[in-house]
Amino acid sequence: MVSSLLRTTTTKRLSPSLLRSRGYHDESFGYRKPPTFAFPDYTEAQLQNRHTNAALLRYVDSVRTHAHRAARIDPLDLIHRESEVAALNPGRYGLPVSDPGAKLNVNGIIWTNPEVEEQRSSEEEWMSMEEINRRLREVYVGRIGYEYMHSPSKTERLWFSHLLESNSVPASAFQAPELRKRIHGLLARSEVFDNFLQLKFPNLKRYGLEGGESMLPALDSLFSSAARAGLSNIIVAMPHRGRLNLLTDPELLKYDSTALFYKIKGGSEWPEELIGEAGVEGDVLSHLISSAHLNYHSNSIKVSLLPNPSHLEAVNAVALGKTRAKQYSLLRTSPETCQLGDKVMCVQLHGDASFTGQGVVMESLGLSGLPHYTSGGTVHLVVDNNIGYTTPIAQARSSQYCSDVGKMIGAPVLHVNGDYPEDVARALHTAFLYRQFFRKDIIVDLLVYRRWGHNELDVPNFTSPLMYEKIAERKSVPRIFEERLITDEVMTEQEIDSVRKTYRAHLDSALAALPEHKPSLSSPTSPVSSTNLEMKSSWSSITWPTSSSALPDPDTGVDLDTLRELGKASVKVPEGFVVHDKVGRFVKARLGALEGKGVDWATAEALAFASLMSEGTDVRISGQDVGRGTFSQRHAMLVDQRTEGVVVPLNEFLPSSGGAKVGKLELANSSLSEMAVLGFEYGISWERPDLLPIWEAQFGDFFNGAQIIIDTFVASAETKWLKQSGITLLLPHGLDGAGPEHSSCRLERWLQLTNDRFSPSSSSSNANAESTINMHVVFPTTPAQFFHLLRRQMKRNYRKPLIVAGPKALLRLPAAASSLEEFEPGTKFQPVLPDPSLVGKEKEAKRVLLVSGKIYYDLVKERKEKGLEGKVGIVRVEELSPFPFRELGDVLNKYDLGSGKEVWWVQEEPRNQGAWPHVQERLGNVEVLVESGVQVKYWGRKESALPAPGIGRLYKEQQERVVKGAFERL
Ligand SMILES: Cc1ncc(C[n+]2csc(CCOP(=O)(O)OP(=O)(O)O)c2C)c(N)n1
Repeated sequence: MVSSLLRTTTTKRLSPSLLRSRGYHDESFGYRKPPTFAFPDYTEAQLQNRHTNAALLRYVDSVRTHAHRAARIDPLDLIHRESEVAALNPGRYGLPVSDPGAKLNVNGIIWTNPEVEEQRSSEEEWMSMEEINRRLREVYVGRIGYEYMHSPSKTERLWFSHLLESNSVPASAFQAPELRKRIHGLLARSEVFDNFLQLKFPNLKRYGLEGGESMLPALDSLFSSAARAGLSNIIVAMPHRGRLNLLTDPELLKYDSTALFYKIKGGSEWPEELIGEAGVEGDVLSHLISSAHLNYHSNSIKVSLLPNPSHLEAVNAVALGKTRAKQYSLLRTSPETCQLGDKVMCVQLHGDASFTGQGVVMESLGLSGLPHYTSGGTVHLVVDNNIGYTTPIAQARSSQYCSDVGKMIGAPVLHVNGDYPEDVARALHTAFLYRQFFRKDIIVDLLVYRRWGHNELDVPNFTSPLMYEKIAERKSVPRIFEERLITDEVMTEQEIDSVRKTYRAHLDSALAALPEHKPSLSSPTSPVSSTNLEMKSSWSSITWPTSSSALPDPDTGVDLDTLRELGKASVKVPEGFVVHDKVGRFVKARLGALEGKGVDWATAEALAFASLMSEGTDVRISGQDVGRGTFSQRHAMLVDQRTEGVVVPLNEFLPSSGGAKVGKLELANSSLSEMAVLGFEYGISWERPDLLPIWEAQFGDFFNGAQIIIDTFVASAETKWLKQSGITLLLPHGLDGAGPEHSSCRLERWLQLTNDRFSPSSSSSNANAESTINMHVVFPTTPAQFFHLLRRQMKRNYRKPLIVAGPKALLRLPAAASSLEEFEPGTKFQPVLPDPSLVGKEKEAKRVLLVSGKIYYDLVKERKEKGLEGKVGIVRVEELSPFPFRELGDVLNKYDLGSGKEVWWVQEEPRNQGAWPHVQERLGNVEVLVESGVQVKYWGRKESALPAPGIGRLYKEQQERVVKGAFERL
């Protein structure tokens, strides 16, 4: 019988018309919101009894709330156990402690029946004081400490007390001999593995699991519960501790041991053919990855361990995004009515110090319940060894437990003693039940110890001598477990020996096979296939950027009639829907633009989205206030002024192109986080190459809160991990008197992060630069260019991150508007824009100004005012990385540079910022400039500690000097 605590229920799908209301944010895109449960309330008789037996009620609730403080959860018994917790003394509540046989009616106070409905009875239920104490102590003061009474949800609190007090997950189920033998295998192999590495590679920093071996049965239990519940995929994010143990275990992630030894010896984890030309440089040992199909009682589940950088916890949000997107991919292929989290679960492992200390933990937890960011509930497993590097907990956190950060989302916490792997397995199963029932996050705090230092070459006794004295005295976790198995006659000594010896023999032969090991595209254990570099499943239509079939520069133009139709759909207001007056004017302006009045930035963006969607591509744009747009420019999401109902016209009214299934636009208004939200979008981009994933910063500089994600994922994932991503970042940029912080998306930093070549000769062709660049950095000046860039992201048959320094001033600048013809078939993004006013007359110019971005329009205006048209050419470098050597050379060639002409680089950013530090050396390598002997002169602001001054007068003076000065002495 499945108790009602373990059953999940389903909710009905909302009708499309309701999606237009606030529900748009919750219930679209195939994800169904987790149902909300309400447990049956107490019966009249129970309420009466709670009143009559108030002292008992107070006592029981005290135990539920405080017993974790007395629970036997700490293997070292150093910190967590309090010898006396006054709240657990029934005498303090006036209960008859001196008469253990005295009976009390517990109906409505203690739960004894797993069937919640049956427990709602009027029957009196009597228990003696002794029974009450025994039951409560068994449940709450054992080797698992529970914290759930902080939950703001009465249903969740009741769910836990019912589950625990009615013994719905009995300890005996985790004492079954077969399970204990399996647990033993995991523990023993882990120890054999650690010892083996220590012996064969004594100088290796392996971040072994000694002391924390229970992490493996913990995960095994979780995977098993998930597989039995019908989940198909688990996405795992984890740090260094015990990662190699999990990876290589033959029952878990099955990483080839010989490949591991090869890596330890300095070899490559990727096929050797990819090193060099294809740009692969790999990552360190403790970041290796694997995915494996595991079978539990004929239920198969795929567990994928994500790559991660050294930056602790940074991978969390990436894993969440990947999980949500994976669920969506699976739903599309198996469209049964499915709840979020039915198929895929995110599992995150943490160290105690990093879980407490890293801000991204809070940011990522904060996403867990938000529309557009929920992923069906994560199980967090903290491998809590009470120390971080050399920092003991007293200096590492202000909270009682490392898990306390989870309380900000009301997540329940189970603290469990790692010396008792069966209890660990039980805790993880319980955590899974909660996650499955509520589709919310839960934390398991696995209390263990770390036998060695931070790594095996480290000396922990320098700083924690007493703790390590205690640790040194202890037998290992696997050995203690083996002794119990022998005592309980579950295994004999010989059997135990055989498990260890068999695994040791396996490792010996894997090491012996090392000389023959050479990872290659054709080897059977290769993580990538020779033809398509692991372009599996959803990536099957995507090729590798350096392959001969890569298309870096596809046509991105669209038939104009189609565009007009799409543009109209983008602002269609449903009948009876009342939009704000200003939005009404916005709608009119868009319709005017489509009739030839000039296409503005937001219209170009809408046309890019709409055309991609009509061809079947999904688009997701995420960030603060993206639905409306920070500058009120987008209005892709309309809000009814009377009801706050929401409609996204592009999702309602878009015609399909050539019968393709129309894509969807997900406008994900985010929490006020950059790091976690960008990480989340980035995770989506790993899973869904068929979706255009966009993250928009409110102002460009706010991306710096997400710098870790940028350095360690966006800029480097392809080189480290062969992971492509089409993530697209929109970063408002440009000086407009708004002061230091709102002026710059720190173009210089992006450019410094690219692996752009310094001269054209360092690569054979421009096409090659397109494919080996780690990310594109662009600063487009026209809506049409922006349109083509967005479409290029999806029309290529490979994926690259795109960083767009986006405009603020140009959003509505009439001079920046594009004509519809710039969007038509045959048009595409131009890395360099020649001066349109000088076409054919370039030779007459005396000076050429090279610029990037919005200053172009200021310069054009000034040139006109000065009457210098024809004398000065203004050439726009729209793509800064890869630097367009060829295209710029082609344009400059027309100017006849040999005839004493000047070439200036003009920018409004300070000299140490903007594009200049990047372009300076590269300009010196443009062939025509080299041949003509022209030295490019810098003209712009002088060096500054700020992107722009905060004093208005200063800003104006500086800006005038830059703009006017560009035309002096002509
Ligand atoms: C963001 C970040 N800061 C510092 C480090 C350096 N570092 C690596 S491991 C570690 C200690 C981590 O402690 P904990 O999270 O408790 O995990 P444990 O090593 O104890 O398993 C530190 C400080 C890092 N990798 N990432």
